[in-house]
Amino acid sequence: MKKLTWTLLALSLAACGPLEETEQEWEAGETEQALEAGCASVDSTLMTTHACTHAGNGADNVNVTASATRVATAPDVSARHLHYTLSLPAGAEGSVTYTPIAVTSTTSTVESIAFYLSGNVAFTVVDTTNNAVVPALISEGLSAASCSLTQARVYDLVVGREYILAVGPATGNQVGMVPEYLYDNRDRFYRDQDGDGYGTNTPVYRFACEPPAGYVKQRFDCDDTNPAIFNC
Ligand SMILES: [Ca+2]
Ligand SMILES: [Ca+2]
Repeated sequence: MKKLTWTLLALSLAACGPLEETEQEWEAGETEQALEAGCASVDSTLMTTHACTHAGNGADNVNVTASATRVATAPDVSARHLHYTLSLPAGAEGSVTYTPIAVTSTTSTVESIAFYLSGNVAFTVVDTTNNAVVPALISEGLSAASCSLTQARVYDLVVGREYILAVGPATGNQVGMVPEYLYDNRDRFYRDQDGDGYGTNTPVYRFACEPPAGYVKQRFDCDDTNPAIFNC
């Protein structure tokens, strides 16, 4: 009987209480796609914090001498969770190459990639299969304390395809860069209709975008029509 009581209590808590979310729940949710429609700004806290961690960790730094020309043989900067210090030709742009892999799922064909930069320098992404310039989906400045990264450029890139990143010129002929898959910065958001700061328990957004108006990161509102009831 005691065991049954504990079981029922555990079920009750699981159904309503603010427990830690498990990886199992995470994996059971909706699958991310490439940058979702309506995402106009990266989550400056979530994503910048992640990228700045790499930028501030000397062990994550890799020095790369960029190519003077936009060629597919330019040094590769595709490894994840690294901060690249790019040395550019004096007073000119330099090029490196980037090839995304499937991370959103084993079958994903497009990944959203954010390139974080240490300065507001010229940044051009060229598709090596047709030499076309890929348009940035998001291009914005960031502000984070004690972080060398001040700019973000986001692109949807084809998995397995090589892209040339032409960077600069830049002051001192150097640029710091952290490439990040948006998937690595995913998060969930919950509808908060009554404005009590708690959302319904169904996640609706899981990407590294600023939460849309009316959505919060905190769930556990069992009555989203009554602001006096929350955390339940
Ligand atoms: Ca609410
Ligand atoms: Ca409520």
